[in-house]
Amino acid sequence: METRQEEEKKLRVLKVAIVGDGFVGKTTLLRRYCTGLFQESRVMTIGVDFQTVVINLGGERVKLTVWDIAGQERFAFVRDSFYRGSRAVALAYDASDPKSFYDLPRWRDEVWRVVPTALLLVVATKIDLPRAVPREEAIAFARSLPGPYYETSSLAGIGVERFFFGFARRALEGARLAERREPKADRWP
Ligand SMILES: Nc1nc2c(ncn2[C@@H]2O[C@H](COP(=O)(O)OP(=O)(O)O)[C@@H](O)[C@H]2O)c(=O)[nH]1
Ligand SMILES: [Mg+2]
Repeated sequence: METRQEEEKKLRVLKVAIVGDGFVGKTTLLRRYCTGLFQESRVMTIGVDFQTVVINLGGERVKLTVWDIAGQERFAFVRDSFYRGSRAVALAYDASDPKSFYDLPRWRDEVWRVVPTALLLVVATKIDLPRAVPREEAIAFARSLPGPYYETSSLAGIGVERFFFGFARRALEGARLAERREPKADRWP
């Protein structure tokens, strides 16, 4: 029989998703992180794309299956199954493109319609480019969710690891919350 400590060392598999307008840099962010570290798998399917990453959160290792909307941003019918079971969802916008920021409430509402228990995060991409969205506004939006706010540049390699650690922490938090609410829920990744 396993001790509690051994049990806790087991890898938890948590599904997360990254959403946002096309071209904001979602796929690049995921690749930037994965190519710097261990990339377990990469699967292409119709409409969605995912990668798994293992992140050590100070003692607890979690495996994130990160679902990336992969060019299907325009096709709502693909997205519901994509969100289902997500423990955390990152809302991504391009800090040099205001439209991508003002579209975030729509992404938030869509995610919450399908997975009301998912915890959210906000991630700004391309901070190497001239900023067109005031940082304070983005922080205020994140606070309204509520959720943490991260800034990244896949190009310059800024904030990428920090964001993924935050993503994993949020996913774990989301999983614990969901288990308290629906103790018999599927552990479908
Ligand atoms: N300057 C800059 N360009 C980026 C960055 N990340 C992605 N891009 C570019 O933005 C475009 C869209 O990226 P992609 O990852 O395909 O966006 P997605 O549609 O959200 O998955 C590509 O041309 C990328 O090279 C970044 O951090 N800085
Ligand atoms: Mg993409």
